[in-house]
Amino acid sequence: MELRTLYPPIEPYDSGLLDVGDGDAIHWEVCGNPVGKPVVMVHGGPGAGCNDDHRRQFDPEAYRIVLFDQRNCGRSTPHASDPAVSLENNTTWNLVADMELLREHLDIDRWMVYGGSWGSALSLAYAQTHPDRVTELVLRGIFTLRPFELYWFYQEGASLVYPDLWEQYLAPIPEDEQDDLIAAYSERLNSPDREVRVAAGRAWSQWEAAAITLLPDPETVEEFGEENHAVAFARIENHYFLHNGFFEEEQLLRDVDKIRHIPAVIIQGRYDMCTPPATAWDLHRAWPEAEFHMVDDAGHAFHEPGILHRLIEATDRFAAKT
Ligand code: STX
Repeated sequence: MELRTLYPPIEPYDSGLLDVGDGDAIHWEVCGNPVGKPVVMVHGGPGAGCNDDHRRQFDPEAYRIVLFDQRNCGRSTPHASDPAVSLENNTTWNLVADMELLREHLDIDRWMVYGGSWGSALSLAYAQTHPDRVTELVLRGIFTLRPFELYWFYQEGASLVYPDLWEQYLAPIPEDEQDDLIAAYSERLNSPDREVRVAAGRAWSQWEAAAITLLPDPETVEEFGEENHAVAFARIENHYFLHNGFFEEEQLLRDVDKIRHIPAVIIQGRYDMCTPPATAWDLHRAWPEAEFHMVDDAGHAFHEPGILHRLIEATDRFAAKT
């Protein structure tokens, strides 16, 4: 079987910064067909920002492709790599509101929502808040930020699969603080000492970048080693995890009834060490109407061959729907 791959590289035909209040502005861009079917791509992390390959998951002749960097990351301002920038207003529910502002700003009535990883959580939160605005959902690497999911990746679980990489994640944290690694990291990621912040930011981000693909992917690891990117990504993720994503217990699964009528595809890698398949399975059980794919030979990342194949297949199929 021939696997589907990314569409060719593409440049935005429009972009800007949107003031969302609280001193924050989010960077957005639109690619593809100006009169095509609107889709919004919701990036991961939180705090990872968009990259150029994200544009390439949609047929540019069929879609009006909207991408945006969530608060304080990517090209949004101000940037979380600056320790003076408070993350107090960076919450899930403010990001949901930002998406509504952006939709209205671009004069879009309804759009398809596509999100992977943290993007799947934010897509679910958005759709459950504004179900009437969502035409379809494509969700990958399902993450709902329940305490056991965070414990698995940042405290104990994936550590047993990647003991070698785990040593590097532990390195910035003294032994007597290792009982609560998310809390210990918070202190260092917010340290006034740049060296401490950067060491912690890199160790956190590169652990994640290295453990998200089934096979080693040095390019992703290198990208997440860049100082400002690493600190912002780690700081924003850590902030969200300290707050359990600003969700009530099991909220995203509990509220599936609000979106069951929306056509949806769920794609999950079997060997996803970052957002373990048990969560995608829980979502599938709660939402049997949604098409479900467990990809047998992939981890977490969108660009892994089996995942990408299913993603493009889904976006192509929905392109034909009005
Ligand atoms: N973080 C999940 C997430 O959204 C817990 C994510 N993990 N890695 C990524 O995103 C990158 C591919 C952006 C590194």
